[in-house]
Amino acid sequence: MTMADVDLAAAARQVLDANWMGHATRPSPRLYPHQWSWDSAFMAMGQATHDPARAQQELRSLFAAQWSNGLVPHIVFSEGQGRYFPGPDFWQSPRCPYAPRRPLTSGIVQPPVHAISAWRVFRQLPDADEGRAFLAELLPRLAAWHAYLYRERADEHGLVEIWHPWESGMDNSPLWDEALARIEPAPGEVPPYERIDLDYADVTHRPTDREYDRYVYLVALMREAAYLPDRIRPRLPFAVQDVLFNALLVRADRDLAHIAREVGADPRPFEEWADWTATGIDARLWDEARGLYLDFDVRAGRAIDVRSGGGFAPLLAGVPDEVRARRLVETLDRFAVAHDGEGLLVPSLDLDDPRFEPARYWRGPVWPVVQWVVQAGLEEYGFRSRAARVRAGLTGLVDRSGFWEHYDPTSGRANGGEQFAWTAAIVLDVLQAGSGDRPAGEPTIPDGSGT
Ligand code: 2M8
Repeated sequence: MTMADVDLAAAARQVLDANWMGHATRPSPRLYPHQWSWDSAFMAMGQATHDPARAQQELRSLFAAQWSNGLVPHIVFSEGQGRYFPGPDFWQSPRCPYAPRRPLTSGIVQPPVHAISAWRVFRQLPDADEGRAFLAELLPRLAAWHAYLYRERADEHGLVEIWHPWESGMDNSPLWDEALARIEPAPGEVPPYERIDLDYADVTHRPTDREYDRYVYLVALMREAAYLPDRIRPRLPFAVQDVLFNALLVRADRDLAHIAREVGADPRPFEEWADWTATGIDARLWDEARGLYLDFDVRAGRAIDVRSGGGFAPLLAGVPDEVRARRLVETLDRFAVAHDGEGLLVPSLDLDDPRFEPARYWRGPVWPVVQWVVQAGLEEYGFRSRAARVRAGLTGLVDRSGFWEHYDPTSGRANGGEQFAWTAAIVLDVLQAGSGDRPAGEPTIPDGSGT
């Protein structure tokens, strides 16, 4: 690490410390004052670089809120923390017989990055016996989580569906525009609610009220169904097979297999899941004309023709063959934005898309998590110098503007929530990846090195 990297890492640790709630890390003090599922998995990866005990606690506290049907809720509410809408009174998670009485949680999920995180945390633990005990403790919980997704959400191709834009983690992406436009709630079907996010973030950076109405409507439908999957699945108007979600699942299945091997359990069921979903992604979500993977709208029965940063995620899961991987990287070369010399930024939406907005949340800005996914995918295939450029893009933004929620790819300006712990955690992880400490597997395209 250079001196500048050492300073950046120290600043990132301070942000994590400032957001530590005693059992878990909130993403941001005012906008998101509770525990979020996929943020927390990244918090653990970032903490593992310097505080392995806290990293383990982060994942333990999330899985302590797991439902008995395996669902890992997207928010775990922390009593005594700040205001957020929708809060526990709106979700009413105890309506579901599978939900714990305490802590109170939301009733939907987020991308399944937890096995990836647990495996990464393990590899940083100084004491291998302690590490194996940690993995052995988490394995049944992680297995139950993936089993929930395959049991309740998968189709015959092993592709799992999301039931709410919030489940994707990319809330107001244009990916969901068409599916949401088909939802026209009748008067009275959207329960009254008050947005709190606008007290803490610029209205022009957040989703619109029209989008919020539909988010709230979908939650209300699930709540009325007591969050029971067999009641939700046939009747919900929103169901999408998202590339990012499914690709992360494949990678997490593979890491779950590593975890199983490490503790002497049978890895085969997890490898079988991974192969099943990987084949499904490649057969059903690849778009030859676009040179990119596209989401699939299950209710409409067609691909969603939106070029999002998530479309590159199958690289991280080793899904494409060599020909497709090279094609995807060519697409990335057109899609990514050069920044500050060597840096490369991967926007959440193609700049050529007429819906592109540089500062509005998931409709264009650069998100650290997307940078992380893309650099890990490039590493996987041996595109090492591009991977380094994507990491440099992220650290360059943060170095210049600080730890914020998202960044404008056209100006580098920081936007959204302040003192952002998710960003800090990802920066710590990529600094580690860039330092060569990362234990890497064999690249899928060995001669991709240096390209
Ligand atoms: C954002 O989502 C929440 C709802 O879950 C919100 O807008 O209120 C998304 O960026 C999501 O990916 C992230 O996990 C969450 C907390 O950082 O904020």
